[in-house]
Amino acid sequence: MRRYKIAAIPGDGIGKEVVPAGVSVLNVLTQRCGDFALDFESFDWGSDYWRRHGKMMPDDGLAVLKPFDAIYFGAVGDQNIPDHITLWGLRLKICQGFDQYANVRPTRLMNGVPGPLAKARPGDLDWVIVRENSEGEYAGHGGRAHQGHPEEVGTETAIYTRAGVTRIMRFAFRLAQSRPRKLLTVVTKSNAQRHGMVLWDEIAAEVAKEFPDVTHDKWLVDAVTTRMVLNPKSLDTIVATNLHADILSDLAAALSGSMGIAPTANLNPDRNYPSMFEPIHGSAFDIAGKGIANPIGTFWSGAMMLEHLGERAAAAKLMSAIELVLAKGEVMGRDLGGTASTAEVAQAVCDAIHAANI
Ligand code: GGG
Repeated sequence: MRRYKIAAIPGDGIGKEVVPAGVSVLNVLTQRCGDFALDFESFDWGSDYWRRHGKMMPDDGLAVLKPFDAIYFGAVGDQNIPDHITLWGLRLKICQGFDQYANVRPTRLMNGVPGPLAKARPGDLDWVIVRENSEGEYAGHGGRAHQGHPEEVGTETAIYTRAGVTRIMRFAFRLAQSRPRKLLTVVTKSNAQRHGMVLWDEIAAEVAKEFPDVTHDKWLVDAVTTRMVLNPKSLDTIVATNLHADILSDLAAALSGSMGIAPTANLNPDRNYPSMFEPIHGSAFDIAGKGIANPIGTFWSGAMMLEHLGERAAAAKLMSAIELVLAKGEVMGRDLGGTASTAEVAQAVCDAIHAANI
């Protein structure tokens, strides 16, 4: 029996609801498959931990997580703690500490999910956004001076290194190459940001030579938002900076029907550290505690985790179960126009896993 050690970190808000739902679905799946096991260990790190200890995770948190095969994450964010403290204290600490430099965000218009694009059909919107996950505005460079005085200044310096841009560009070209259309759109803002973004453009052109079978084009981030809405079929794989891709992937999730169904993988492609899988949504404290968060994004993230672990058949089975539930449309979360609770959606996916035909 193959066994994998998985660290479950629900974090804050609806993360505490969707991660347990994800763990229960993955446990049903492993029982159904019968040839591998996921050994979950749960960690109560996040904003409640911060209230007790003054930090989001223990000082040795990364050392504790290092031996795990993967991390299954919920969300960070709390109404009463500044967002930069919760984000940098947990999620970014793990992403950066474990050099999870490739953040992969698939988006698909699924059967049964009503997206806001009137003319788009399933198949017209099938993208993977690759978010550079270690540099840009998230490198942590900048500072505050003369605090509280009229001449106060705050700087946020975006850092782009040749090594960092080259590795994410190679990752994105490889991913595009593995998809049927072999099509990559490189997104920058090199008209206005004339240093770091021009470096991105130059490195994209260099790396493109290593992938002659991949068609690539270069778009400005503002222009690509209109292309996503007006001509979704023209896109396939997209690579962009940490901040640009964060924004584009929220738009992508909304265009595919809801933030609640969108997954993501924070990958350390070299596998020197565990990678982390999470829904792209945040803690959503407006609906936290009500049991109505849509867990589909967390389930899909679980399927990405299984793929990463090499359990492809199980990942495909879980995706088929998710697609079946959505296509039937009988058990839909409120974000998708239904009335189902988190537990009811989880049960529907578990039932689908047990269905004989997947
Ligand atoms: N599950 C994703 C999550 O918790 N995101 C919280 C957040 O504020 N992220 C900001 C970012 O990734 O830039």
